[in-house]
Amino acid sequence: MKMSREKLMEATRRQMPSSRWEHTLRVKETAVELAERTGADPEKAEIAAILHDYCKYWPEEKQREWILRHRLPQDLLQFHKELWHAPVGAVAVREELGVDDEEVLNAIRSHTTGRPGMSLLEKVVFLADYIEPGRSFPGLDEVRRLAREDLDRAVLKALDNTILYLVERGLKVYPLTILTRNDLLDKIPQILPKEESH
Ligand code: DGI
Ligand code: FE
Ligand code: FE
Repeated sequence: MKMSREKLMEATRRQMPSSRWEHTLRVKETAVELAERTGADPEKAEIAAILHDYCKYWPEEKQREWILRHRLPQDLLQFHKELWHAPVGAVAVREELGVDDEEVLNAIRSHTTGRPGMSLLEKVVFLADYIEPGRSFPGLDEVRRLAREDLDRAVLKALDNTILYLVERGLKVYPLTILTRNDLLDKIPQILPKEESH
């Protein structure tokens, strides 16, 4: 079964309150813009953005069951439930809506934590979710600015902000978030401190 974009939108809208649907529509617009500017596939960016928070408002128990039954990383259950809806969402839209594009599913799966070796499409959806115009948190302007210049640096800055936020509140950081950050640090050319002369 292949659903039209309109059918996917309707099916997703039914899973969430209107405020979350409005966030979804802003992520969709932002993702298409970012894709067009960076050379990612705008149609895939649009579909992934529509679906990215598909099961965000499912009851905790239902999300837990999907993690147990669909061979998702079981360590998720030891971390904050906010992390669950991305991997659960990727499985859910495949099972319930017949979405089978692996690039789109990867973008949904990695939209909260990223992952090492993120594709361009994954970075676009991750950042669209972070910078959509309805957001406001510390450091956002810097990420918006970086998103116009260098997606890797923008994702890195967003992860830095999230990690700092979690540490300040005494919360656990999911290891994948750290692995994504380390991967970007290895890839981004660093401004090295001047070597001392002997
Ligand atoms: O679903 P959205 O609200 O649109 O955005 P999101 O999917 O990026 O989820 C953000 C939430 O996830 C936010 O409350 C911070 C939390 N989060 C992100 N990375 C981590 C994390 N929480 C924990 N405990 N550990 C993480 O590594
Ligand atoms: Fe999300
Ligand atoms: Fe979101």
